[in-house]
Amino acid sequence: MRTQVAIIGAGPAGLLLAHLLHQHGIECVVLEAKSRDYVENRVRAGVLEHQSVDILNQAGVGARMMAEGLLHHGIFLHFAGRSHRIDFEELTGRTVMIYGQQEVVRDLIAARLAARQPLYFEVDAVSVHDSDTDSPRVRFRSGGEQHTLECDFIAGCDGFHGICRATVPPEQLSLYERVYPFAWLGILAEIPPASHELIYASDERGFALLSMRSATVSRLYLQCAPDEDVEQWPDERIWSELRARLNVQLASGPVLQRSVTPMRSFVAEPMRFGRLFLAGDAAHIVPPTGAKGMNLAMADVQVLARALQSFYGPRAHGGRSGAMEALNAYSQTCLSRVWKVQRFSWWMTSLLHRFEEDTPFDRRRQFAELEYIVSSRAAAQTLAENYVGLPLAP
Ligand code: RFL
Ligand code: PHB
Repeated sequence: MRTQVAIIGAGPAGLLLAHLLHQHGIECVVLEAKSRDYVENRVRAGVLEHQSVDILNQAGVGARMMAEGLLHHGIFLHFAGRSHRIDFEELTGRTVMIYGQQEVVRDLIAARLAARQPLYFEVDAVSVHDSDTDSPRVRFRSGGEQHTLECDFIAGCDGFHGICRATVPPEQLSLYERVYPFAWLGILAEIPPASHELIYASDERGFALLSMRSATVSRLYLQCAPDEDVEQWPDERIWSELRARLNVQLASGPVLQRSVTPMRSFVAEPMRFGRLFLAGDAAHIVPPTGAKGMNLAMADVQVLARALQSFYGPRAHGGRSGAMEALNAYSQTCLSRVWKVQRFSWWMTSLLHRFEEDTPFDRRRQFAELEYIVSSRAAAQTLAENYVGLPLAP
């Protein structure tokens, strides 16, 4: 089997890359370990930066998002018993879109299948070979049969726990990591959102977040212990804790899904080894407080798709310009933005959560910073411009 670009992983990164390449006549094969049903129902991110919205619209896969997504013009910060609004539109002229990650994934899978392009679900024994040569290969098993996929490039879009990053010799990678001493207990519940915009609450009992997916479905999070046992959280305990921390009128309703997400900041540098390019969570993780993970994944593959387009030139099929400049710049181009987004995600996390080792001094300092944000236009604007999304290329 032969293709131009082998893409490992059908999350937002792998699927969007496949779509962007196909639009430019570049052939690719997508390999995914899980089933279609699993990836289409994996509840994760929910906030799209304005640029992510533009990328999906320009790629022709934004119609359902524009019809069903919720356009948000700001967020609320709750602390010290009060509620403050950060008006993104007024501060930056931009908005964000609430649209579940699994909806983005569904739209991209539908587009790939409608174009009759190769997308293999439930593959196993995936391994990467010769990525330090001009003819890399991917071996995998599908339907019990062993395959070898020969290609020009491999895109490692297989998430934090994937195999691609691990194939890079350790001495060629620098890893930067911070693990936070807490996690998020997240639920998806069948209740109308209790606020028309997201609420980030810094409470004595810990952080809480009110988000949503539609007019009838809410997404809610509670700061919890990193090893929290979800069994210890019957519905009534979740609702009463959410009410206490969010300080809003919150109806109880059926809990459709619950999970605990550990929190970490992580960057692997460079995001490339030979002809293997890492994108999205395979290369970096952010704590979800800044709502950035899916957006970073989409920004990476936008850069990668453009670099591959410049390699293949206008006539992808058969022809190639062989220009490596943009591919050579890929890692540096992405990392300069990745680190700014890492900083923002770490900052939002530190600003809003309770840390066990915090002294009363630290708590006062957190409040002072929150007060500063809601009382200074410059400070609010800093939060807003990061939240709606920094420019793609510097
Ligand atoms: P994904 O989505 O993890 O996709 C990787 C895919 O690779 C597959 N895979 C393999 N396939 C073949 N062979 C192998 N050996 C493979 N190993 C793995 C996996 O099955 C999977 O399908 O990575 P990608 O595409 O880089 O996308 C990243 C995002 O998923 C992630 O950053 C976000 O979900 C993070 N995130 C959020 N991001 C936001 O932008 N806004 C948010 O509001 C937001 N909230 C969140 C989040 C993540 C969360 N969790 C659960 C991690 C909230 C939560 C709770
Ligand atoms: C979500 O809706 O899942 C969500 C929203 C904002 C965040 C994280 C997650 O910061």
